[in-house]
Amino acid sequence: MTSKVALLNRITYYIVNRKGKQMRPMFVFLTAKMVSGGTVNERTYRGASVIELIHTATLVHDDVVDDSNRRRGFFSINALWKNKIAVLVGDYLLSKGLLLSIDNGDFDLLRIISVAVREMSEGELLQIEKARRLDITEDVYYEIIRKKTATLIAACCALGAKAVIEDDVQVENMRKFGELIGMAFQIKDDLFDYSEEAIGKPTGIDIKEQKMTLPLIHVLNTCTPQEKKWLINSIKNHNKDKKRVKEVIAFVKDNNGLAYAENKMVEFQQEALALLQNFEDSEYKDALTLMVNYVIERKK
Ligand code: 2DE
Ligand code: MG
Ligand code: MG
Ligand code: MG
Repeated sequence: MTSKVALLNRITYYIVNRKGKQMRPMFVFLTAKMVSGGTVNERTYRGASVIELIHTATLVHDDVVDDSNRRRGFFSINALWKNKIAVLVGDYLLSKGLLLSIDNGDFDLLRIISVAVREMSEGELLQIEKARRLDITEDVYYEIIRKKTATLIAACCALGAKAVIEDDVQVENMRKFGELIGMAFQIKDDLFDYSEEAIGKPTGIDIKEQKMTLPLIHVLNTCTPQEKKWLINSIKNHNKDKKRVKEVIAFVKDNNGLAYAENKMVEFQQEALALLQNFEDSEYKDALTLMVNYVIERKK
């Protein structure tokens, strides 16, 4: 991560000292071990590193896009160094990830990662497009979260498998497995936005950004036309009165929005677990099962 540019070094030092849960590299390793019966190789380590680098790049950019000032319990890069610098640091991390694949001639990895980056960028833009118009169906929501989040976890499991086995059917099973976990992961993240607990990043921020997530989409689809008008109006004009975001959150909670989203999250989890049944029992499969359950139960 080191560079001759002192400013960049200061910032990467700051980032490296504020690690996340590192779930994505865990998915790479556990997938590799489950499909191969315990083997990992140099490509597995490289894949896990590249994934965490790219993931970190996306978070640095995401906090610019979402105008968010906290990440992992600390100030975000844009909060401390402003947007210009955060954009460039994200670009630097992205390039380091791509170079790590290219320098080792690992073009399978480069392809999987590049597809994920393309999808994430599209997902973020689709989300912005829909936020501006404040009209989004449940299916479009699933498309957004598949692209912006599930795609990278799918990449973890696909590359974990691809580096150790030849069987394309099993690689595809693992890609799908990762995608399903990713869907559950983002629904959980969107539920956190309604949380009153400290989760290491701001809450209520999605509504301020006019981001419609599953709890709100469900309530908009089931409430009366008058309530819908009131909700849309409150979201559009949340700046005029600080109370409005809180009122929207309370309305979503009172009208079954969170429970509905939790149910959908569990459906994705169950589908993911079902895919694991294509593989023989092992301690790695047990560990992956624990990871899947952790995605649902985690507190941050
Ligand atoms: C998290 O959504 C999704 C993040 C995807 C970010 C992808 C970007 C484009 P959230 P939280 C910005 C690709 C960029 C690259 C490759 C550098 O709900 O709640 O905003 O953690 O996540 O802020
Ligand atoms: Mg964000
Ligand atoms: Mg975002
Ligand atoms: Mg979020």
